Amino acid sequence: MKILSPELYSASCIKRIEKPILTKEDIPYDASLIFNAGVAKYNGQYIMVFRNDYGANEETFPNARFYTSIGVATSDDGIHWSVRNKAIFDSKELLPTEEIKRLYDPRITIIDNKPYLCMAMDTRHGVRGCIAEVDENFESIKILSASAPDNRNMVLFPERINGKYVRLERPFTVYSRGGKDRFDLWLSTSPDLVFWGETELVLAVEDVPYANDKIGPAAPPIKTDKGWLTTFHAVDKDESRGKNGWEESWKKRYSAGIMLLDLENPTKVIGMSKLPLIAPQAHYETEVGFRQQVIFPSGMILEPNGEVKIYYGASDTVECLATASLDDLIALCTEKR
Ligand code: BMA
Repeated sequence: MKILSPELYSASCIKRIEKPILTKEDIPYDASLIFNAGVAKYNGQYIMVFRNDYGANEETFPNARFYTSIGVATSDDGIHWSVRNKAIFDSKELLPTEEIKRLYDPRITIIDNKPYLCMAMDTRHGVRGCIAEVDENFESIKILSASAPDNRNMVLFPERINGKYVRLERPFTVYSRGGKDRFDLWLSTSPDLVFWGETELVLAVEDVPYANDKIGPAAPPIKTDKGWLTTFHAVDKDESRGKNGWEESWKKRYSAGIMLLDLENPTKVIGMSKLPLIAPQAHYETEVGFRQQVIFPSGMILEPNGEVKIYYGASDTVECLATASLDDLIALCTEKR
């Protein structure tokens, strides 16, 4: 395993909103860890679907049972949120015999003015990724398709490319990569959001200088005239890391990366920043929470003035926002270093 720099820093163009934008205190029902939210602009407002792991706290962990709900919040400015009184999904309501155990890490993509969610789905027979449609009020979810197990992390592009729906995904290739965590980012296409194929590798973990473990899709890509701009999460593991959050030991660090993909053939990486876009640095990203040192982006919005809002879960505990200009983000992907 290659040795990685102990310190990682966020790109200088990244401006953090100085405190988390959504925490358990904002939730009008049982809530504990609020993170990894999908965010989009839809019908004149910002809409967020967020993950809430609840039922345990630092004192009761690991003996108390975790439940996961998916909540909905709306906003006029993308910064201040009003949370709906009821979650759209709650694993506590599932029967123990049901095949699905929970849904989590929702990402929103609007295609032809219709909202879709990509979610991780734990089942009694493996972790899967599912694609669901949501009604226009974000009140109900209908699952359209689910992957074979060990492929739970996916995002949809906001439009068809060459007539097909496209998703980025990260299968857990447990056997073929030597039994180690070496998990890469792939792309598949579909005529109908149900049947997926034409699967190709996009980016391998060894292509990312600040990852030695796995990479995976983050927020759904945004279209620019230079290419599809897309974030990804990048994980480095260090066996010397010890207690770092609620668990006995947490050895991973999650950072965010950024790259540009070809508009016509998005399996082709046009450019990628050799340094992280967002690395854990703020105290709520490094010193407190369930799993510290975790940045997990899952929403990105391009504003008409060229500002890009990047929403990310921090420490699997709170939801945060950082901004940067589109030009700076593209420069990060294209400049020679
Ligand atoms: C990943 C996912 C994410 C989580 C991250 C860090 O494998 O489970 O939901 O944010 O681990 O714990």
